[in-house]
Amino acid sequence: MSEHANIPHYDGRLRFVLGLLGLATAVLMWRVVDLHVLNRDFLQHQGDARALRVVEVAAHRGMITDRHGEPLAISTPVESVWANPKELATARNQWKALARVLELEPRALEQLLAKRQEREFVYLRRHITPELAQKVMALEIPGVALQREYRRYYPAGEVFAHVVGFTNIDDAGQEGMELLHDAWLKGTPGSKRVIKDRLGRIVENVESISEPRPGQDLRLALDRRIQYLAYRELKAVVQRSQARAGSAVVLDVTTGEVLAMVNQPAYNPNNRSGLSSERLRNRTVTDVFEPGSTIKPFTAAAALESGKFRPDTPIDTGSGFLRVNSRLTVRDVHNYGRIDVSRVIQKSSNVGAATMALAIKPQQLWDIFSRIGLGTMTASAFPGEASGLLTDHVRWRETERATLSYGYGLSVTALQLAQAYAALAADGTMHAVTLLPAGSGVPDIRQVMRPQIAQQVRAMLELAVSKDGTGSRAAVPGYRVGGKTGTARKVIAGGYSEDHYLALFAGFAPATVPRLAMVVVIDEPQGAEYYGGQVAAPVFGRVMSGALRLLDIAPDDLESLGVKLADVTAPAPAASASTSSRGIL
Ligand code: 59J
Repeated sequence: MSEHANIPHYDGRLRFVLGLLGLATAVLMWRVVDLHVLNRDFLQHQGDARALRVVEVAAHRGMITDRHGEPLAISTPVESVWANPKELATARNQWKALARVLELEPRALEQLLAKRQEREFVYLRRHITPELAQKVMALEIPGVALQREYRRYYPAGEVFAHVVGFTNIDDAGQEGMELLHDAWLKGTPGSKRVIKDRLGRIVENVESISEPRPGQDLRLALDRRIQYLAYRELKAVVQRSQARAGSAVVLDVTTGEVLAMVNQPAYNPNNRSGLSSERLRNRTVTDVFEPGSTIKPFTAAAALESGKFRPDTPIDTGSGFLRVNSRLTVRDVHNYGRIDVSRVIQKSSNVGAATMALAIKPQQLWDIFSRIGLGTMTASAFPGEASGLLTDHVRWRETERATLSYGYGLSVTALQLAQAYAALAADGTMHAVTLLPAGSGVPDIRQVMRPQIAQQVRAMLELAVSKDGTGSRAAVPGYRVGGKTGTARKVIAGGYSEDHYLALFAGFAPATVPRLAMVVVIDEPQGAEYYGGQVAAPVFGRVMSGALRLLDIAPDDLESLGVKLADVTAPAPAASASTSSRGIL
């Protein structure tokens, strides 16, 4: 064969190969266009569905406990079902089954997915049991997945509701201590990288990017046992007297710690559907009222401080009224005539209190009111706390000087009043109130009254709880008690109501060396018994009686129990005075 004869043959083969190459290139080019342009969305989607994802890992929220570690708020793991609406759209035929297992209305599910169709994430149902979560996942519906979350549970229910508060479904504090200490309790969520399969389910945990950091536990100053006792007694009296509302606070006067803080009406924090703010408020800190006669001990303290009065200084309460000016005549319910300062407090004479206040400088009354914390927010930092009102004495005229002395023209919260009584009980040393156990930080202590004056006023308050006082029903067998009643007409449009009252009692025990102070407020008791001495004082007596025993505080009034001093001082076999007396109780 000649070379020439081979050339056309070779030429034809070359052209054939080149043609093949060109065709292959064209096919590849088409495929490139096909994949990158025409099918791009579909492929992207399919790839993403299997891709690495970063998901959040919820952090465990810290527990809230009482002072002894009894749980008041705890977080338990639950599952939440979520979906990628775009993926779920590819499985419309399974929506009915999904709705049924999730116990949702099929229409509601459709509407939800329609509204969120452009999103990649929507919760279908949150906080369900592991069993229900398993059933949902067994359906193997594309785009449906689970997320681990935590649900808050409140074992003490309504008893601690106002103090502890609650979180929302996203585990964020909304009210009370849950809100105030949210940063401490909540922790930091972690994140992890996962691979999800075509159905959006996590098939592999690739790596943890950051571990969730659990929140810290929070211990409160409150004592669960005293809280239950106070709650039970308050609820009973509010029901019995058909009152609108009620509040009570118990303080440790040696530390300022809140041991109990309760309100009516209350609510169940584990089931909060359809709650009104009437039930939600922690009235002991959010609601202010005119303290009425419960302020009189501080008027007496101002009178003693001025040097113009002593406990036995006589005051003429006349025939039960004192005309101050054309706008004000101060009245007493009974006519006491000429009585000393102690009896003014014991019998709760408005005329006596006004007479003392008008005899001293306005600033002297203002000073003591201001020192005991009136008109100033307490250190509790509780969300929604009110400061109350104490106007400046430069603006007081005779009317104000007189009415302020027996508790009108100023306003306080129950917590403020309790703090003031605690200062009186602790010889004038006022400990800033705290809802957390004392002793962690620098103590916030102020001397607001001379110890001797505090003692003199306390002796008057013991008389008020004696059988001849207005507060005799606050007595506690075995213990000496001091306290003051108050019955205050409520302010309504146009003045003071004729038939709407606040029944009050504030006091302390044991009177020898006081340990506890307590305030009781009953808002609008109905019926024949509405005086503070009839409605609020018995609550004080019952709660104090239980609290003193729970705290193992030695009785200081054995004689009231019929125990003769000789019985306990005589050498008894291995029994101390306090234990043998407790045996009788
Ligand atoms: C009272 C008031 C209203 C405001 C009077 C209560 C005044 C007053 C104008 C009549 C009921 C009532 C500034 S009473 O707390 O004096 O607790 O056991 O609301 O006086 O001048 O039908 N408390 N209460 N007064 N206002 N303004 C007594 C007293 C008190 C008792 C009983 C009987 C009032 C001993 C009250 C109690 O100490």
